[in-house]
Amino acid sequence: MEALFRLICEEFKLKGEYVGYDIIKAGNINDTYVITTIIGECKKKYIIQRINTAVFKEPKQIASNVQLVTSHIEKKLIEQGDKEVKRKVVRIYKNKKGGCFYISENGDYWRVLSYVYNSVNYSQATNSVLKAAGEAFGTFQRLLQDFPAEKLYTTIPDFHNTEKRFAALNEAAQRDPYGRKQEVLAELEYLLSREEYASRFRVLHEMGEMPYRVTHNDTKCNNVMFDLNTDAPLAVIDLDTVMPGFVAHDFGDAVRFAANTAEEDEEDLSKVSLDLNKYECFACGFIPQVFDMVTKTELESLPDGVIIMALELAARFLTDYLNGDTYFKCKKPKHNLLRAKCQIALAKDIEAKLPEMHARLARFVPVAKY
Ligand code: GN1
Ligand code: MG
Repeated sequence: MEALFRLICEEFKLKGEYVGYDIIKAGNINDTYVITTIIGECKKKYIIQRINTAVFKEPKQIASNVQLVTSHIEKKLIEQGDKEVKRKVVRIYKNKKGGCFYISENGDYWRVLSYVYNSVNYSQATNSVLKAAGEAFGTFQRLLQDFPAEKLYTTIPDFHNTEKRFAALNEAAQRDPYGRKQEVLAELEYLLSREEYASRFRVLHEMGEMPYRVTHNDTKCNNVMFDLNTDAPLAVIDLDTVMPGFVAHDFGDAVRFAANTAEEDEEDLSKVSLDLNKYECFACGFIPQVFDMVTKTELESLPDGVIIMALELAARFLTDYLNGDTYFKCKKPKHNLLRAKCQIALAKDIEAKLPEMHARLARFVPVAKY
């Protein structure tokens, strides 16, 4: 690693002399490191990432999307007179030749991103941090509302096409290449019994009530950097999946992660549930940011987004388990099966709480719209 990172420093003309690296363990797809360089007394940090090219088949397309989106946000923040633009926009570095990657001898794609100084991120967040995360993802959406979506590449086709995710699960179960189907019959049965949810947003879209917008599509709350001292939201990170999508996907994915009372791979399923207060805190931060730009149907669909994203992710984890664990990084045996079980436990709890979720949502939405 050391030699490679030194080479990357050179290729990207990073300031200072390379002194070391740390691994950032969060993330199920790419490999992320933070490197430190030193100039005189001054330490500098950069994020270095190896792109998972099995998932992101066209790394140049993600680079293009990230550059366009971050430039747009940067411009907006400057127009608003924001004093923290540097810490609110994570930039992609260019190499000596003007490209965005260092391609190593074995064909790995490496990129360099700016580091957000004096910041912190959370995978388990307090209520006030969750409200701030809601504000950050809502602001992200708002700042991109006039972004020309046709300029974006679809980096992962059908990423949140829940129907296709279910179809892939069915196909994996039918092929059963690793003979794992017998072990997951209960999970399969549950998911297929909930397949009706998968088409809901497509139907609303076809009725003209749910437009595509530029969405983040991976809104785990650890994708927001907060100020180390004040917990004020700074940058939204991990922009590789920014693509046209539905608002309820971003809202739902955020809540299914952040308001889960357990980790995404908790062994004790009785610990998994949706914390309604956390849900409410996130909504309280998110909704005021997007309220003016979304339709009544989009607002009303937010709670459905939470269960749909839990079901979709359960289907994705289970599909990967059946297919031999080729997509998500696995840190232990049957990791994907465990993750699928957790999302299923969560989906069951969310379904029971949907009426209350709607009732609480109404608190943030003026009567005129809801
Ligand atoms: C992956 O790598 P990470 O944690 O940012 C996945 C998301 C899932 C998430 C589940 C490109 O995101 O869709 O929700 O794992 N990203 C991709 O933890 O598939
Ligand atoms: Mg991600």
